[in-house]
Amino acid sequence: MKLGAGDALVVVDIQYDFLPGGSLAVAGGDEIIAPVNALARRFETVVQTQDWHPAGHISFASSHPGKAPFETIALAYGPQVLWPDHCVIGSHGAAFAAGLELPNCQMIVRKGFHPRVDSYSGFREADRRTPTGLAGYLNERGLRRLFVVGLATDFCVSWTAEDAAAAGFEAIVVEDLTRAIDTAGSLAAAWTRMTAAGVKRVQMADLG
Ligand code: VGL
Ligand code: ZN
Repeated sequence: MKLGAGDALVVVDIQYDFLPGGSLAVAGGDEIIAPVNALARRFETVVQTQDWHPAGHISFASSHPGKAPFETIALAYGPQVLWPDHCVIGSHGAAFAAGLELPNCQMIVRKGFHPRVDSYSGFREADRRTPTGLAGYLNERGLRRLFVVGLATDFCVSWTAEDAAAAGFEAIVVEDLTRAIDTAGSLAAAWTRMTAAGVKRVQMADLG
């Protein structure tokens, strides 16, 4: 695959809380930082997403008495997996990993800041209606093909890639530059959904 104008790299949620030692640690999350840095230097346009929740966010198990992390509850907008408190606005856990070097990053989309709505996707919140503005930004910039990397494969990466495809972008997940949470079969389910949505699955080596 040859990279060129019209391509953007979307780097999803490489934040301390998703790295080993973080409150919602993704196994091997730190392993992707160096190769993401290397890949990002090949893109003129890099966009980052940042999970960014107020304290007491609805996605936190601690906000639901009697509930534990990784249980699923029904909310008005659909099923919601409950998580340990993570990526609280302004906290160290919400910060990008210091080792992340993305000099070409031009845009950072924060998501999940509405207290009562989660947002895995960089494009729209979990109500599936509230847009973040990212599609408008990318369209206005003439970016058509999006390579998606980061954390976690089965939540924020997959939801971002699926929404990218739904918004008319060519969406490509670089699988070995992602790592998964994989709770209750979520990783296999995510790949099934991504494939159905027309998201392409490639490896770093496919990019030459
Ligand atoms: C994520 C669960 C909760 C992610 C964010 O970045 O994949 N997962 N919030
Ligand atoms: Zn979150």
